Amino acid sequence: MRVFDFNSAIVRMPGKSVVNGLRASPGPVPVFEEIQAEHAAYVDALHGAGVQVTVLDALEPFPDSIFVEDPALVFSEAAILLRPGAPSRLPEAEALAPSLASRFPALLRLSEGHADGGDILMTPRGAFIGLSARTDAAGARALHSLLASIGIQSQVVSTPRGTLHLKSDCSLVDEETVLATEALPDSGIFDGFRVLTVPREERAAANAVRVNDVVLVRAGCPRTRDLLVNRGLEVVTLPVSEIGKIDAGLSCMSLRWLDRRVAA
Ligand code: CIR
Repeated sequence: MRVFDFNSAIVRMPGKSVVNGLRASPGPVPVFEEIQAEHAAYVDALHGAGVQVTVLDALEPFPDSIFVEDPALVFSEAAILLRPGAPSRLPEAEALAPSLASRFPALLRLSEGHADGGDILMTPRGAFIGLSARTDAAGARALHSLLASIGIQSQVVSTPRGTLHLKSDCSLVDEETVLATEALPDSGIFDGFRVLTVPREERAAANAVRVNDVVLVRAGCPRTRDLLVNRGLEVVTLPVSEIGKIDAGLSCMSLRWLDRRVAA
């Protein structure tokens, strides 16, 4: 099984409050109906890639709760409730607990520090845990131990300055290839991987998602699309300009895993 072989995903509907999601700098407020449309297209694309999608109800008190990737990590063996680093997002983890408890063989909890799922990149060589403004050293250490307890090796790395999450700047697109911004290759963390560097003007496209045989990529980034197609990958482009206004991308809108109880 490849680390991007999935048959199941969880997403959460955006609430109207999503337009007030956290953002690093001020700018135009996203349009709620357009976020809904981006979210709907994303769910369709997951279905199209062969994934069964559970859609959770919106949580109005938590504007960023549509970004389910950050409060949890999911694997065939277990789900891990994290402790998101932004105080307004911390309760999102417990809000996910009932949905995860009923779907996973075990539900583990990070008990110290802070870690956001957006900082965890899974690869065939284990997980990278990116230290960032959201994931601190205590959280990374505790997560390293939890991952080890379910047989997953991990390595703590730095996230480039000014980047929200590690995966804002990189994605695994096949078993030996990473798509990354130019901020990352020189760091050495991807030594041994082939690195496709996104052009500077398409920086946001580094947050792609490999799902089974398809790579979901931000629309409007033709040079990144070409890089992937030339590597022989099947690409589906999706609009994310509205959620991009609140610093989000494609990976953050779902939790994806291989549920061995329904695997063929
Ligand atoms: C936040 O700042 O937490 C949200 N507005 C965006 C989260 C994006 N998450 C992700 O890329 N994993």
